[in-house]
Amino acid sequence: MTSTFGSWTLPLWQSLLPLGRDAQTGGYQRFSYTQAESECRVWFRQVAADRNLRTECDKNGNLWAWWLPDNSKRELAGAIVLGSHLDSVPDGGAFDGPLGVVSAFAAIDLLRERGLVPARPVGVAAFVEEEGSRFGVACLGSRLLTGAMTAETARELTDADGVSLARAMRRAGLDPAQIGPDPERLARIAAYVELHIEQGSALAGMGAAVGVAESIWPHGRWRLEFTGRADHAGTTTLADRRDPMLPYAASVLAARTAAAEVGGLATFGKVVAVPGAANAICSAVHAWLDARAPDEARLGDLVERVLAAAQDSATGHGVTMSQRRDSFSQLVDFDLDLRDRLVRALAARKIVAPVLPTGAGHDAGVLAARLPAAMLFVRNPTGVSHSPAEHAEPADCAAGVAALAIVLEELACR
Ligand code: HGY
Ligand code: MN
Ligand code: MN
Repeated sequence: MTSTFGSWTLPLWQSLLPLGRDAQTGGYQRFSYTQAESECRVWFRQVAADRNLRTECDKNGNLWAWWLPDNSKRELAGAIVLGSHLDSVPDGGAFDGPLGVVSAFAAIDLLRERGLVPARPVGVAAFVEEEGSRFGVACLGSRLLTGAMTAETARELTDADGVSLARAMRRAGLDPAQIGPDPERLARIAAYVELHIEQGSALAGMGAAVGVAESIWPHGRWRLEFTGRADHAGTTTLADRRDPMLPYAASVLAARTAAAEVGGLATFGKVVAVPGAANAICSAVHAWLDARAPDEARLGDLVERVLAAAQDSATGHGVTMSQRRDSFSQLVDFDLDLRDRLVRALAARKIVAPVLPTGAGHDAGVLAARLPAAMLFVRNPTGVSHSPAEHAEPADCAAGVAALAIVLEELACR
């Protein structure tokens, strides 16, 4: 990244880049409460300390850094919070999440360089397990904070090795008995603004460096388990097989067809063949369906079609199938007043920020159910995300920081 990212941002960005990076792929493996993610958490605390911002970890594992008005007696009411997340999908890109956290600190730096002081508290948040890559539920930190997921359910979530969230939190020095809704904390926040790399190329098509979020498509994850009978690949006749791979394959194709028919998106991005021998029929296949659509009716229709096709195929092949919904996010329409205020503040500084919907989920979407929330998007020239190839140009990242600083000045310094 060249210095056009902005001299104030470059060292900050570069200090985070090596953490959790896979030397082979160039992607990131920053999963909650692992070594790589804990290094990111140390980085967050250090960046805050360097800026004389008080840091805290809330009872759900989310990190917060606070820039307080001079006259504050540690009173946090009416706070404007910026932020995003530091965890990644497996082999994720550098920008999804971290760009929002780095830009939040950089926006504070910009205002301070101009001698501005906030009239209300300003927070930088890094929400834990946004991707759900380790424990399966996206936006876990903000869901717990808002009560969108119960503590009991969350404590029992397990990772691929069977380690529960409770155990992982204890290992990280946190007390899982404490997790759960935090209404006092939420009540102190007047607005949350998350800057994020766009996970599509709409802004590139419009020739705009930054945009403002309009809405988030409803979306969710479903876990399908097909159980058949393990057997020899070289001796079992086709007629004798109960192969769980077949209904799984039918489900993948049905997902593609149904998504096209309803105007949504459906993806099987994770599949585990058990036990996974090249020369054996599997005993079971576990697969995860990610489905999204512009509205809940179409999403429901899409998922119903996939599950019906999966069940039909399973029955036809003598395989049993079970399914459960791991997570669900309703349609989010971001707060209209806040959204318009952002657009107007940017327009007053000659920044034209188109308003656009997204199919990607965010903590801002979870928080939007409880408080005014908004998002800024930074142009992604290829639209690629959840991949090591994810990229934003340094000049656009700098434009994002400048836009976030304008928004912060508008919301917190007046
Ligand atoms: O999966 C998502 O939509 C987001 O990138 N966490
Ligand atoms: Mn993501
Ligand atoms: Mn993200």
